[in-house]
Amino acid sequence: MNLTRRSLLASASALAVMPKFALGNEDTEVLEARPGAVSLVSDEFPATEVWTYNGEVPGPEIRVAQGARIKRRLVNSLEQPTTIHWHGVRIENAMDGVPGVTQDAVQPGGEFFYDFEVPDAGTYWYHSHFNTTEQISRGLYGALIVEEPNPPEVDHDITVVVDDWRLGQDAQIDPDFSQIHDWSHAGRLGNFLKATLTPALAEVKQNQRLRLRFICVATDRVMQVAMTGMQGKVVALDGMPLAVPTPAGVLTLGPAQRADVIVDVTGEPGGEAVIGFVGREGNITLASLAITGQASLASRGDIPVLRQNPIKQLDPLNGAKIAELKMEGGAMGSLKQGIYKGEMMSIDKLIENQQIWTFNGVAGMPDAPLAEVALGETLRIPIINDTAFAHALHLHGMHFQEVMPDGSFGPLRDTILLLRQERREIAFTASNPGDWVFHCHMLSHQKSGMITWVKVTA
Ligand SMILES: [Cu+2]
Repeated sequence: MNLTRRSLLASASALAVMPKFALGNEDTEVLEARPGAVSLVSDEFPATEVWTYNGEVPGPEIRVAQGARIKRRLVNSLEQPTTIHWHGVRIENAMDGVPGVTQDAVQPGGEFFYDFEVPDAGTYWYHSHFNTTEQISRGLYGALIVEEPNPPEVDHDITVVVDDWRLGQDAQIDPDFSQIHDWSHAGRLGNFLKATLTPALAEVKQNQRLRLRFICVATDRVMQVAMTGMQGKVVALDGMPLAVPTPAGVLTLGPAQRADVIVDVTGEPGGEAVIGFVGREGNITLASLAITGQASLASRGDIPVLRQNPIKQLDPLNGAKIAELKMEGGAMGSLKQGIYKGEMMSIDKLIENQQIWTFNGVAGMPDAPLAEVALGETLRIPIINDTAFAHALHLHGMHFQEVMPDGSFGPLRDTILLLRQERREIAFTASNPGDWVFHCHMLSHQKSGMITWVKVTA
């Protein structure tokens, strides 16, 4: 029999929906971390060897209703340990996926059963939390979409995963994940930017309404994303709806940050709607959608406001606990010494241990938490970025709000981008018991020192 390309594709997709490995819990879907190859650049280049969930990069999109339970059996078919972190989800601590803190790393050939509820609607993602600079750079991430009970009316609801790959001329991943120059500067930046749209979308019509869920999965790069031929508003950040949507101009997405935008296609039929990366050396097209006609004569009117998630926002900060976080180190920094694994070391000795950055003078995970708070207690964290680089700080388990200089509070977020030498303050009311890591999501920085934790006692 002559297999046409079409029938081959059909059988490949039939395989993709086939269940589940016989692992004792046959009802549980599997996420298998395993090596694979995908066409990343174009058909003219060889396939790129990657690490995948179930053979895909991004991994299979998980899309569930608000309040649903997600159950996945992680099977580790890599040659090194791994775990999965469910980024931005208000999750039970034991399911948070941090090796050495909330679970043991899953060894090669091993497995772990994740089972948790998703209380909040929004755009989240899942990714490896072990050896993350390498594992996320090689492709171990996927989108996690939690749908509202009454979602806003749109013609297309599209997840846009934006990544930054470092590839050689043969389209293979640069295997050097331990360059001290990367770590001490802005991190391991790539040379090939790619946006993956799910479902794949190639054509739109004028006056159609799109919901675009942007997820920046780059290990270290801050993405500036612009849209042309489309106009609308940012309706949510890091999964959480904005009380007042803001115009969708150029979006700044630090590593791990998300933005939901609702836009109407305003470009003329025959033209295109473009999602682009705004860079110093010019703009790069990440996705281009042909505008093939007109859906209606007029645009659809006001952009809706999404319903807030059931999270208590900050009250006045009277009586809050305060724990300052000072970031130091890196190239052009003044760091002379720091504590690593309980020992005071000179900067040279720190570098020998591949540590370059400190939080409050400590490189790497400290024995004592940055702060210990009781459930219901409010914690303020003034953050001082005394370094020459930007950092994207991510708190696990709970969203926080920025405390603005005028005392007002910013929107709920799980990752905050601080530019060089910036001082900002965040605060949150502890609502989720457990040990929660708080780290730079520029993963080269995390690996070389920038991680601490917060303890919430029940
Ligand atoms: Cu950083």
